[in-house]
Amino acid sequence: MQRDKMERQEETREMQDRLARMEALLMQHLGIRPHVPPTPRTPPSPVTERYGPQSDDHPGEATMAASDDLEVKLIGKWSSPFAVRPRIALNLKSIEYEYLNENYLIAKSDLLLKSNPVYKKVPVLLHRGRPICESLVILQYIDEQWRHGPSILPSNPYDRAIARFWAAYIDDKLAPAMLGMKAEREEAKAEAMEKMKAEMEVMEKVFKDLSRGGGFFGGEEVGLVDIVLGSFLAAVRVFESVKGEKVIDEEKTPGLVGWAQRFCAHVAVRDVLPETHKLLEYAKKAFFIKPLVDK
Ligand SMILES: N[C@@H](CCC(=O)N[C@@H](CS)C(=O)NCC(=O)O)C(=O)O
Repeated sequence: MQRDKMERQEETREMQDRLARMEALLMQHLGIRPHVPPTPRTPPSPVTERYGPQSDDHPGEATMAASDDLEVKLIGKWSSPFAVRPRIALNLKSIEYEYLNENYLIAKSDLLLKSNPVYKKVPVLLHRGRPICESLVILQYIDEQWRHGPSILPSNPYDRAIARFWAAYIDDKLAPAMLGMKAEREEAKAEAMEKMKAEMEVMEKVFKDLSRGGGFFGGEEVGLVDIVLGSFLAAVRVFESVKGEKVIDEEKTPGLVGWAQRFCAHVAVRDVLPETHKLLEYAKKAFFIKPLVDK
């Protein structure tokens, strides 16, 4: 019975491989540059960037990815807070994946436009060639698809609902304040900064409630709210350095100060969160040079 199932799975994968190869040939024929090599089942070649916790940090865990896991690709953009989220989640679960970095200053890739025709945004997770869009949806997919490793969402339905509520709140309130920092007028920038500070004060109270004495919103472990809020920390640091004032500070948000340090130092986070100086350089270009991309 189990054997039949495995054989069927094997056949399905072979068929998916064949389809992927046919699609690649067709794209070649039509002169469309393929973004990825047309062999989804084979591990990425050594020149392809591959991520996952370092074996030094997680002895024995870096090799636990099953063949299924090798069929995971992520279309992202190194500077995007939204794209950092699934990378953290995949690292937490020790899933190996191939990372495909977009460069909007040149053009959006065909693969991105084809995989996310609705929003045309990163991140997009490709699991066995099937796209999943929107970072919050992707995080929940990763948690449900790979049950091993730490849980991203709490096990209790009520706690899960609360975590989802705050994740959505962060994107509703904090993300627009961040975008406000792109404004040209100094007053608009200052307003956005104040808004960000006010939202961090809200999150300070949420941290006290959800962490229940642990170091993270998820308690003892990094969870959904940690990933969603934490993905903005690199941008927050850039704004702090530009404005010369703190968004997260000892006086008003002492809990978040410690949380931010713990989060940024976490093994699943530290290599994927953009470095402040690089993001600052990029922000200068991206905010002040009009991208060539036709959205
Ligand atoms: N709600 C989306 C937001 C994603 C998003 O805004 N991605 C940006 C990069 S930070 C993007 O790809 N923007 C391209 C565009 O706006 O055309 C998510 O959570 O995934």
